[in-house]
Amino acid sequence: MSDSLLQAMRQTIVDGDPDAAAALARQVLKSGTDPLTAIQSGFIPGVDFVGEQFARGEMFLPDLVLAGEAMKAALAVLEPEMRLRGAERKTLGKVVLGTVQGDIHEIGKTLVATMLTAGGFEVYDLGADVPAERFVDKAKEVGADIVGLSALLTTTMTGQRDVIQALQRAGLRPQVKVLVGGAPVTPAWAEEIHADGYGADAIGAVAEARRIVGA
Ligand code: B1M
Repeated sequence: MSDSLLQAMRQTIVDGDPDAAAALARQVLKSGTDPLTAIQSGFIPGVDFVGEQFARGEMFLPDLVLAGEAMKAALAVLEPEMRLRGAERKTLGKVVLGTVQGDIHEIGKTLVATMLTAGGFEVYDLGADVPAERFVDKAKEVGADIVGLSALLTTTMTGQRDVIQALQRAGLRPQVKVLVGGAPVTPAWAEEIHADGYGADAIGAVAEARRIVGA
């Protein structure tokens, strides 16, 4: 993939332009290029840049919202192809996944869901802002092997610990493993809250999920 194409993808996110982002994503599929490369080297640098500018007070909440919309538009085009690529593999385990309560960031979690599916897992995506009890209920209902918890805010990371404690109270630990991730989450935090795995990104999440289930 050319540098100018990657740069153009990044720019659609910085501009908060969902139509342009979706058009470039379609171009990626047409050219037979790897969708994951487009996401990681094209679109994600755009959201990272907007996030940095937001933190510095040089971009504002509407910019964040538009960048999120543009990223979602690109992913909506690329995700079906990514899922298809992993469709023929046998199921490695069931994962109940969501973003913890109080946190509405869903883009990274959705990407993790796509990569886990492509990587051979059966994923039950509960969405964002999910209360601890809902993770517990769904894990019981489907017989989950893993509960995956995403958190993007330092203020909501503690929700991951709440879910682990709720799973414990429900008698589901240690047989149901817990995988955590999200921008503020670190391996040290994962260890502190007794999670079984930590993924720095969607690829890392798949590798950790496989390790956890012994695949
Ligand atoms: Co928000 N936001 N945001 N935001 N936002 C961040 C996270 C922030 C870092 C921006 C900044 O200040 N630099 C900052 C958090 C600071 C902190 O607490 N440390 C922040 C803030 C402050 C806020 C609000 C509080 C702003 C406000 O209202 N004043 C507010 C909070 C709302 C709430 O949740 N209650 C808010 C709102 C929003 C929007 C709604 C506008 C929008 C989200 C849209 C949506 O999801 N539908 C948004 C966005 C877009 C961002 C940034 C710019 C981008 C997030 C993103 O989608 N990244 C973000 C800055 C940044 O991260 N650069 C920011 C792309 C995505 C692919 O990466 O989500 O990190 P990420 O996921 C990665 C990994 O983290 C990992 O794999 C993914 C794929 O590689 N991963 C896992 C994620 N989950 C995992 C789970 C796993 C394993 C790996 O296992 C289960």
